[in-house]
Amino acid sequence: SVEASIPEAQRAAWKKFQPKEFATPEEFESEVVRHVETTLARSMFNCDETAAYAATSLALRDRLIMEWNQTQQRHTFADNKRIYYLSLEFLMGRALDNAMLNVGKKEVAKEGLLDLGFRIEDIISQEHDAALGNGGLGRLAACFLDSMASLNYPAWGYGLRYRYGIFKQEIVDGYQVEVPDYWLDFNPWEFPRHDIVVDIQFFGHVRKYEDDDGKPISVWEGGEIVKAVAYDVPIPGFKTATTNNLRLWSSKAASGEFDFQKFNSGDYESAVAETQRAETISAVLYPNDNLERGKELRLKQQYFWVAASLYDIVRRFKKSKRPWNEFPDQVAIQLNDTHPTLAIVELQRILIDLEKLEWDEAWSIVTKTFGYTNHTVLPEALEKWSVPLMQNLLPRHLLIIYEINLYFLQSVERKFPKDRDLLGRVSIIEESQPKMVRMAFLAIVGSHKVNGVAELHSDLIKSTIFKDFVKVFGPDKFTNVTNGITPRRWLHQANPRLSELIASKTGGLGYLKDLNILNELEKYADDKEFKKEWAEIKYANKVRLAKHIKETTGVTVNPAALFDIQVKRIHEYKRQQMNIFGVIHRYLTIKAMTPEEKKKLAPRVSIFGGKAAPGYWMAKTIIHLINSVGAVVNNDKDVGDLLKVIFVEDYNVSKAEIIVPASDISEHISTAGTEASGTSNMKFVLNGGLIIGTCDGANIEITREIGESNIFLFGNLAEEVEDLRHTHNYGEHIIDPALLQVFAEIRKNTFGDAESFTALVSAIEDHGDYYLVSDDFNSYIQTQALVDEAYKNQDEWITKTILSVARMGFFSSDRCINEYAESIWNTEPLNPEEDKSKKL
Ligand code: F58
Repeated sequence: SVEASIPEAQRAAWKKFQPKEFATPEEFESEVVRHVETTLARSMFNCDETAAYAATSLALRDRLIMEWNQTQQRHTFADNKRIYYLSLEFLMGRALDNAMLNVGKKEVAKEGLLDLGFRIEDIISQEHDAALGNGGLGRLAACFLDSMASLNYPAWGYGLRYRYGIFKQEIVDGYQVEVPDYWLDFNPWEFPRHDIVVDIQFFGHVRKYEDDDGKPISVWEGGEIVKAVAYDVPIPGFKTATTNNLRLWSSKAASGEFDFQKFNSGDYESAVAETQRAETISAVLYPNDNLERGKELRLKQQYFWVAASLYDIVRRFKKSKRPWNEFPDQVAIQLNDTHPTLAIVELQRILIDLEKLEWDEAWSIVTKTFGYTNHTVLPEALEKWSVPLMQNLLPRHLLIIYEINLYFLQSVERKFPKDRDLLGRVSIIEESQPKMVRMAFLAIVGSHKVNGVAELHSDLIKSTIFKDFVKVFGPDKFTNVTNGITPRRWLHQANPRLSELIASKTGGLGYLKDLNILNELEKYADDKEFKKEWAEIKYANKVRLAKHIKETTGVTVNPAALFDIQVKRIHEYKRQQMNIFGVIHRYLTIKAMTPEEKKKLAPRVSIFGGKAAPGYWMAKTIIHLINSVGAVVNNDKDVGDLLKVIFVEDYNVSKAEIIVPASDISEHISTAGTEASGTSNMKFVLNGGLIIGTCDGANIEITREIGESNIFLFGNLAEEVEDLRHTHNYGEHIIDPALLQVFAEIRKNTFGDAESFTALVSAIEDHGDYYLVSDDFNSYIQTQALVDEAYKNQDEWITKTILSVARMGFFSSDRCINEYAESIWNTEPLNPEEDKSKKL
């Protein structure tokens, strides 16, 4: 046991000083006051909300650290297989509220803070989001960390500690402006580990020679060294003693602070240049969503992070003194997309160059260790690195990649001797000018399992981009793990009143650990009292959002109106343009209505939010159009409350926690076959909102779970897309008259200078309408009309939302993690003894 690790003589002393339990608000207060006065060196008379946030976090953190240390000790002693989740993005959001809820101390903290003169909501909102991610992929990693800790899996996340997370979005005159997000001024949730530093090599050359036995040896020499410093972030599980670790690497110059010689000779600038260059590696998160641009610094980031993480993982394994062939029994590494694919090459390098294993033995260890998750079929998002670039930065790795490819192609040739074309199609090296390394192919070849993130998506990768690999490896290598979300943050934390109501009917908070318990709500779907409370909570959440909208945009919206929300990264394939065209269509319809007709229409608020990649001009144009339409519609007296158009600035995790619980309907309307899964669709339904969507990603499985009558599906199917695109380009491209009317209105300068929006319109009219807006528009507006009708019958609407919530159990990220553990990682949870004493 853990206790046995402490020498007998000291055991009593260690036991005496266990972490403060915060059994009473007073105990909590005393710790807050102590931190204000000592750690922050401020007097209680001078304690504002910022300081109160800092002290509250520090007090809670003290408790967390003890559990974290104990968890790590427990895992070391048990020496079970560990899961390592490698992700270039972790979109964590705020930590304080989550930590309080997970350790079950929110009530105590609330009372304690009130005694000290603060409202807990004000304190929570002081925290800066940890925004180390772009969108779905990064947030999925964060939900997975929460689930792995809550389910007691010994798991570590590995990522980069960007100094600048995703930029802050400001809207100026209707345009997106990017502002740097410097978030590290004060971050109580990270622990610098100045003793855990790894040297990372770049550039240089490979020297080859034969050793005394005539065995060929390769040595990677020269080049430069950058230091990776570890920063640890505790990840508390919900109502368990497990607190896992997220380790983020920060880059630092290897040669001390700066060059004193240069400094003394007056060359100040170049004295610090090297330091700055080294620190650039972890300086900034690339802000592209579903686009890869092949920049050298990005490749540097990837190798830096992968090499540091593997060094750490291998060091931990070596402590156990096991033989190398047991590595895959002790270590499972999951690659979150292809960004960490170099880890495959790096482990092979460590095993053959440094540990002197034979190639085949090493390769067998490597492939058993890795699993690869694909998140997209969009060709522009598939990573490729130019061979010359890689040759320069990572010469030894490129040679190993060539060797991996050689052995792989030889095996393909043996299996399919007459298929020369196949060899070219599956080669890890693309024979282009310059040659490119196809990272997804490398990830497939170097892993034992490849998974997509929703059923349709997992089928699509097998029949399109990875088709040939199914032929080569057989279908069993490819699997599906449908995404999920953590109900702790996305229900309990974001929607506390709904969570409380559910708990009161299902026998407590146990449903947050077994989301299928939500099923018990089915019996309340027609319960008058219950429905009344349910509706009141939705209304209160809408009031909360309306308040936020008023404060940030100045626009008054009616909380009784239908809130129609689309919040996600702005991308043509996600089709925010179709939504705003639909809004214009609605506006024109309202303008043409008689007063009687107007009376029958359900008032609507169309809410948009999301960032455009700074270099994605079309996405920025969509934002501009939304804001321009809002400026006209929101000030049109003929329209009044019937339609408002809102763009919520700087959509992020903490804003999502306010927005998601306030939706009546949300939009998940990507061109069929383009959205791998989507996860906000799950969040909205779990919070009692209905959705309008295409047959794409996880929408399909959501429909299967909640029932066809509880979702508004529309549009063409994935299998129809190819033909439609072909028709646009080579046949007759007919555009729906309603859409043409919208375009005509834009051309009349109704929403400002039409020139600004030419590209949006002409993408559809003149450039083949790749995302099929014209094909789906009619079905979209008709389905929106069905939404209007359905919303008028509030009684039925509420029943639909209750039934939907009751059937959402499947979409817990706990279910995902258990599936990964069973079918990919081959691991089991490690239950801490302490769990038994912690009752739900
Ligand atoms: C998203 N991908 C998918 N990529 O688009 C979404 O359907 C899915 O639900 C989610 O992953 C989780 O599986 C995504 O967010 C990125 O943002 C990458 C960032 C780095 C460059 C390439 C895209």
